[in-house]
Amino acid sequence: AQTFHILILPGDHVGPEVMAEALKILNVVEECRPNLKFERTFDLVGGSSIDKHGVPVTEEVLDKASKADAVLFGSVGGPEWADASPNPEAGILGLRQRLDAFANLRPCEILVPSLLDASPLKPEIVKGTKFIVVRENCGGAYFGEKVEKLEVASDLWVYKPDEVERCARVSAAVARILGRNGDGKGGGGPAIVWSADKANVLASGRLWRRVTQNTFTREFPDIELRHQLADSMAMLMVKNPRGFNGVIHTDNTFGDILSDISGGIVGSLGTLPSASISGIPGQGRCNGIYEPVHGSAPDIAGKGIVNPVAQILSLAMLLRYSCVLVDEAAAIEKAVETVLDSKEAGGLGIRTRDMGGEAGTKEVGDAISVELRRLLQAS
Ligand code: NAD
Ligand code: IPM
Ligand code: K
Ligand code: MN
Repeated sequence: AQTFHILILPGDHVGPEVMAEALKILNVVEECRPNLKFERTFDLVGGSSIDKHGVPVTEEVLDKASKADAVLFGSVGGPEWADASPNPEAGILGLRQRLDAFANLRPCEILVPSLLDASPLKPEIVKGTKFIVVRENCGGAYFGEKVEKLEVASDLWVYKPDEVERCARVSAAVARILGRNGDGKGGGGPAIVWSADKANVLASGRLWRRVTQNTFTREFPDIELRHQLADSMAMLMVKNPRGFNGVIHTDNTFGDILSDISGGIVGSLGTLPSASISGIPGQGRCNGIYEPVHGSAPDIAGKGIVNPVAQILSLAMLLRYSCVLVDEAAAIEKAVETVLDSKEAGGLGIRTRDMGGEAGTKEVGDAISVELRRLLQAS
């Protein structure tokens, strides 16, 4: 049997609620694939770690994370820790840094035609949208030197060429896998890479553009690279999201913002997963942190209504990138699509309220489990 060590960090508020559903899915994979073993270790992160240990992530947890094959992460933060220093959010940042998980993959697509309804955009505008944001994850304004005094505060937005270069290599690899026709098998040749920066204002943006261009010219001359200023990109993503089909290659801050626009495009953050990885996709196993794009959503926590799909799809990304279990990952994605699309619940599928449905968190997780079991047993 093949054994994978997974560190599970549910975090705060809705974090544990959606994690419970993802763990159901992992159980189904293990039941149906007796040759695969997932050794699970659970620990605290974020506000719950502050309450117990005084810090958002302990040295011990960071150590466990770096020794694991992958980290399945929920979400951290909440109003009760508004004055904590360091705050819960520093927990996820510390993990990304410790694992050197430098590339954050955040895919966005309308999973099934019936989900067109969930988007606030007109169906003809949003139909066929499929892009993946590759966000640089260990540099920029997030990790530069900080000054924080009463009379002045600053965040140094710093990039070195090798940080941009390694992120560009991930963007190129993702473009080859995604393919221009978005089939995930490189169909139609490599997808277009859209690099978003503020080269008109920021010195770090000019470095970003120059190094990205040089890396593609030198190493990936067959991939079409286009540069776009990040502010107008935000506007165009809403006006014509399909126009950016392909890969959006961007820095830490812009990637954070542009990937939440994805939530606006599909109608909710509740279905959007992410992978923060420390290697090149398609080139073997690498450690990574897998979590929803969304946060701890304190406004809906504890009500049983949070959408578990983003967490479940994050598990699929974990299997794909850190375990290279591509078939099992694809089966989870298929099961999610089938459940969201199913017509049993008056044509809306089994989905939570954020996607226009009426189902609760557990109901969605259970339905996906049943469908996944059926798929895995049939293959
Ligand atoms: P949020 O992403 O938690 O929520 C934004 C909105 O989307 C809310 O209205 C919420 O109810 C809704 N939403 C989010 N996830 C949903 C889901 N799965 N199903 C249905 N609706 C969902 O952003 P916020 O409210 O700005 O932040 C709350 C806390 O989360 C803050 O402390 C923030 O720092 C933290 N946060 C953490 C992470 C992380 O752990 N990586 C990411 C983003 C935000
Ligand atoms: C995200 C979050 C985090 C970020 C916060 C919680 C540190 O918004 O994962 O998108 O800004 O990266
Ligand atoms: K999260
Ligand atoms: Mn964010």
